[in-house]
Amino acid sequence: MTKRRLLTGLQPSGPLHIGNYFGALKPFLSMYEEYESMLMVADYHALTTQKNPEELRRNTLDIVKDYLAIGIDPKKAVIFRQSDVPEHMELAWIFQCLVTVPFLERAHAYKDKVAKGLEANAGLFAYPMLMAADILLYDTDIVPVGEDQRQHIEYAREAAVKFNNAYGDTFKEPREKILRGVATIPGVDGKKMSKSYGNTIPLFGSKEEIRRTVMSIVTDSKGESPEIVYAIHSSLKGREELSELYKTNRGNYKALKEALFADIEREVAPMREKRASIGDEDVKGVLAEGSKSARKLAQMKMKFVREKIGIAL
Ligand code: AQP
Repeated sequence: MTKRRLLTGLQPSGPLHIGNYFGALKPFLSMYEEYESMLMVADYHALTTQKNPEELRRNTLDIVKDYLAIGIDPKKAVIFRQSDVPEHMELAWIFQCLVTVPFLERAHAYKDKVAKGLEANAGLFAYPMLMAADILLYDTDIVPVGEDQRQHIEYAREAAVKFNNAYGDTFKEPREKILRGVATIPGVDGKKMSKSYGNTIPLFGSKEEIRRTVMSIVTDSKGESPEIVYAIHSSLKGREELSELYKTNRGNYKALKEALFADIEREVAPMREKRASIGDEDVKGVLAEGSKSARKLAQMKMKFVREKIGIAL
């Protein structure tokens, strides 16, 4: 029996943070071997916020090191770079021509980002159609996401339906796999931890850097349990264990932050060690292989799509 296809991707828009790890990468790691898995470096998406070419190059190599360091085996998942497969952009354009501006205006992620001061560029606005292309190009069955991404998968389904209605059956409607218990992790300021908000605890920061950022978490004065520290801690430990710890250290914010730091460090230290042994050349080799496999699939699909829409003469 052929395995179903699973796809996910992260933007190289800055160093990955523990929100990306607990919200996306760790769940991917726990399930990817059951599927025909694809893990993308979403560098075209990153252009919506990332304007520094040197940083983008560095972040791209770094994110693949992160994928490998957490234990993803490139022989068991296709690890590839979105920009190595230009068919993503071509399909995104086709979808943009099928959906309306009011439909895209309803996207929560766009509204949230603009409300937080990010530039409302046209790329950010059309982002859900590029994401739909990322998913539909590979006949993806399952997209593992947190609750915050549910709407984007609905958009991908809608793009598939619109295309199929206009041109005949072509795309499979993907399903989100909402990861229960995977919450949106707040940043040190209490807003969603996000590369572009400057409020992150870096996944592969040095021990000292992680310690410093954990100690800088804003501690609200309501009640005796620091809410943000607790919310971040919940991604590492169960409710019972935490309840004991937070009861024993009631009101002692410093001790609770120290405990959170120790728990993060315990999880990250072995991966940090592994990451140090991965070089840029290793990453380029992985991307060359992965991108070749992804492109082959994408080209096959696009040949079919072009015929359907009347571009192939
Ligand atoms: N704070 C978070 N808590 C839980 N999961 C999170 N993810 C992101 N932030 C959190 C998950 O990480 C995956 C990849 O995210 P992305 O890089 O494609 O973009 P994003 O969701 O917008 O992540 P960032 O860090 O906020 O990046 P920027 O600032 O560049 O937009 C997704 O699966 C997401 O759910």
